[in-house]
Amino acid sequence: MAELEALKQQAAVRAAALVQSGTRIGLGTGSTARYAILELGRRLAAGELEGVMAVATSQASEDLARSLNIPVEPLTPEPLDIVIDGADEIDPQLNLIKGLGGALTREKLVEVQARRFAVIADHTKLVSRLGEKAPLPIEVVQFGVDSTVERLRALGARGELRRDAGALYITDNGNYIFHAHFPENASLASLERSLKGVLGVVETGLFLGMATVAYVATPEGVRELH
Ligand code: ABF
Repeated sequence: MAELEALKQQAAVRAAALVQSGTRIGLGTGSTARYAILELGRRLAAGELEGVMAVATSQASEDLARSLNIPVEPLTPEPLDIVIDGADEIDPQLNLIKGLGGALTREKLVEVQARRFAVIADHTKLVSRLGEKAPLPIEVVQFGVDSTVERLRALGARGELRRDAGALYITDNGNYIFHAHFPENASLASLERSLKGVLGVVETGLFLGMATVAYVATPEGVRELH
């Protein structure tokens, strides 16, 4: 466990080193992204960085950034120079499952505007096929959720609404999350299209063709994957 934390931190520090003064940064969510925010805060405090501006993908990341004196602004249409965020699964083409941290919609809104999207992870996140280990998180609106879940099941999804300590999990956007498993042979692009067409679905945790680079920490060092 402690070793995994050290690996997450190594990947995060490597990506945070890419950030230059005067740039617009997207801050991810989750335990690996947290290390990147801490490192950016350290670099700012040490005078290694200045004049940066950040957009956060969750309230938790925004609160952490502000506590480290990283200036945070709302998302605007202006591109972000670099976004650094974790992932739940990374396939060989750098397609991702994201959203087990609950912030998938804001993450996608921010990451789609990135000139460079750097994924940071430890090696346990590498898979040969998305869905191998993790469920696919799908954010759904609360109203009529049972009907939305029925529509997802009709598409072949198995799974349940996310609950934390027994209570339905509510996102920063006030929605629920359905954790889905799909048949192994599902094509990712057509699955994404179908899911986005389901009434009641806000966003999916499939991030296809969005990552520029992945820094994946292994016991032998940090690998840079393209
Ligand atoms: C975010 O944090 C998410 O998209 C993903 O769900 C999660 C990964 O968390 P961790 O780094 O804690 O494994 O990036």
